[in-house]
Amino acid sequence: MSQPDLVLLHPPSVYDFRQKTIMYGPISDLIPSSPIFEMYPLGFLTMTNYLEARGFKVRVVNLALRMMNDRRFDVPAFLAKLKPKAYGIDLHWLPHAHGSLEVAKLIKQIDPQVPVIFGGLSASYYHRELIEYPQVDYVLRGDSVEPPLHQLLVCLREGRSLESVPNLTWKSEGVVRANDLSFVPQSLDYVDLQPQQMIKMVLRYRDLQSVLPFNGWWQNPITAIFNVKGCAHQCVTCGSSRKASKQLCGRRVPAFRSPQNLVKNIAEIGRTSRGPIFLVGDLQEVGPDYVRQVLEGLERLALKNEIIFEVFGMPPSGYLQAIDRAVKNWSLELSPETHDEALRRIQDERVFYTNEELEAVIQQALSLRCHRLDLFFMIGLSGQTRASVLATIDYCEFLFKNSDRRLSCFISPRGPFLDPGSNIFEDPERYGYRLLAHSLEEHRQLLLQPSWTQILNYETIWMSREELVEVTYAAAEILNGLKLQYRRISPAHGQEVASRIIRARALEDRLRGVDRHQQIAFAELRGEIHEYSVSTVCDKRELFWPRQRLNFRLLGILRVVLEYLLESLQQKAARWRRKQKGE
Ligand code: B12
Ligand code: SF4
Repeated sequence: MSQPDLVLLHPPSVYDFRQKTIMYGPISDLIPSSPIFEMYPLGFLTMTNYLEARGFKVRVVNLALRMMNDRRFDVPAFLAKLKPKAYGIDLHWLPHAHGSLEVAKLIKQIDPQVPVIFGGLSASYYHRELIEYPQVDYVLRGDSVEPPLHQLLVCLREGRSLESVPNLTWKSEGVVRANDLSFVPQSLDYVDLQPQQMIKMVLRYRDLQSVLPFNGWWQNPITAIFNVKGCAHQCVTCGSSRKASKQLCGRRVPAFRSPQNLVKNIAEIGRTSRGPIFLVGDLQEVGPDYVRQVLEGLERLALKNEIIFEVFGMPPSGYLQAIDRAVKNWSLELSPETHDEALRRIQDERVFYTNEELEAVIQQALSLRCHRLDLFFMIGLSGQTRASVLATIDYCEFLFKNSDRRLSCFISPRGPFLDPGSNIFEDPERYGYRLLAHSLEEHRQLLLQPSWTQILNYETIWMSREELVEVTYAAAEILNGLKLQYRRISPAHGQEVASRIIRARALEDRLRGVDRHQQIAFAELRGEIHEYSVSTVCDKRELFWPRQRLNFRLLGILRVVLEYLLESLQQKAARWRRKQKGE
């Protein structure tokens, strides 16, 4: 098996989660991942494609998922066999503050010489602190690092100076150096996701488990596709808002993918998968011409896959109609965050909309072929009280009453951390927050606390951490009851969630007073504690679209397999010819 030039490793949130007794809570109930946050960044695929196209062999290893799926999976033994020329570890999401550093430490114990490269938004934010850890050699900053990563690997291979590698933070004879953040592309067409590369990777390393994006993906193969980096908006809670993008990534204006490139990528996904495709970003941000071109492209494709659109503000009426004409199977996601217009206005004045406008859009979507309309609400907002959270749930009932079974509502706590770089992280007092951890190390420590009450890195002047936790379960309980009443979920699912909430609340109460050293006393509850951190504010299955009889397109996969075999043969023949010539 060929030695990889780079292994991209995705760590679990907390490295030794299998030995620890931590009640993570419902912090990941509204995303496909578990609280281990086992989903790797989409950027793993763009980096892979960019490097593979330039002759580098890259292997993606979802270590978090391997550890989750097999409690006895031996991490040091597995890593010792990989032997790449370099490792890349993501610290994109701050909840990986513990796992990423521990995995890097382990790598250095196995092979102290192998370079360890960090990247991602949180790594960019904390690059100066991160580089001080002995197990971290390089940090690549920014939201787009494919060319700098390529340059870094070439320089390392050829022993060249690193001074000209853009976006790189590194150490030279003990001195920290931060090169300019000068690679900030204005178009995103230089890379794409090319899912077929993952199939080739599975064949090359004979390892399917390590490339799966999250637990359960095989049964629910949802894929995401992005059309933007950065954002023009300034939602106060977002670590990728206009100001955050400028601070972390040097990006002043958002960059978009061309309609042709976006549609081409969607077509590639559709060739191998029948699963839903989530379009990350609001197409309307670029303008009507862009929307028209993308939708025309999608109409030509005539894919059967479900396409999920998200909108930031309220769309003009023509937008949903245009989607409906172009796409056969489509769904819509909206994040009003709260029923309270005054609080919604604090989020971002420019994407503000009234409830009346929201309800009009809901009615319009439901009058069209929209298959599913999911509304996301949030706990932990500026100005939000317990009463306000419960009033949001009343509003969900109002929406249930005035719609049909295609509409569902979800509510979850903002957590475990506020996003570094967001307004509320940078200026917490102004928005009524009390930030309980600032540095990377403080966040690493928080992740080891026994329960999510103690892990949350904030509280607000309206709700303490205990109150945030309490109202989360209270709201979830009522919302679950409403979903049952209005037939959004089956009685069996609803009853399951209800009993999980009761159990989770009881466990949370027991753990709340416990400090880290007493955790050991709860070791016998470990399995149960992990279990009740999942599917408590809703059943995870509610997030997924109905399954197809066949999730994948076998002919498409076969074509990629044949392509791979042909490429391997050509490479072998080229090696043989070079040998004959004595090169
Ligand atoms: C789509 C999205 C998701 C998708 C996941 C997509 C995925 N697998 O990447 C979903 C909805 C599942 C999701 C979940 C979460 N998300 Co999110 N997500 C986004 C969003 C909207 C777009 C990200 C995107 O598409 N990027 C484009 C891809 C191609 O680039 P990329 O993955 O970022 O990779 C590039 C760079 O980051 C960097 N890079 C990344 N990793 C590495 C590793 C190495 C070694 C190197 C060198 C470079 C590098 O280079 C890459 C290539 O150029 C952003 C906001 C935004 N507008 O940016 C939030 C955002 C990234 N998410 C955020 C958060 C907090 C989360 C959650 C923790 C929320 C939660 N509690 O549930 C979870 C974590 C999920 C997990 N790991 O299991 C925060 C991160 C703040 C922070 N610093 O921690 C953001 C900024 C905003 C937000 N609040 O939503 N998310
Ligand atoms: S949450 Fe707001 S600021 Fe962040 S990416 Fe979405 S629209 Fe932009």
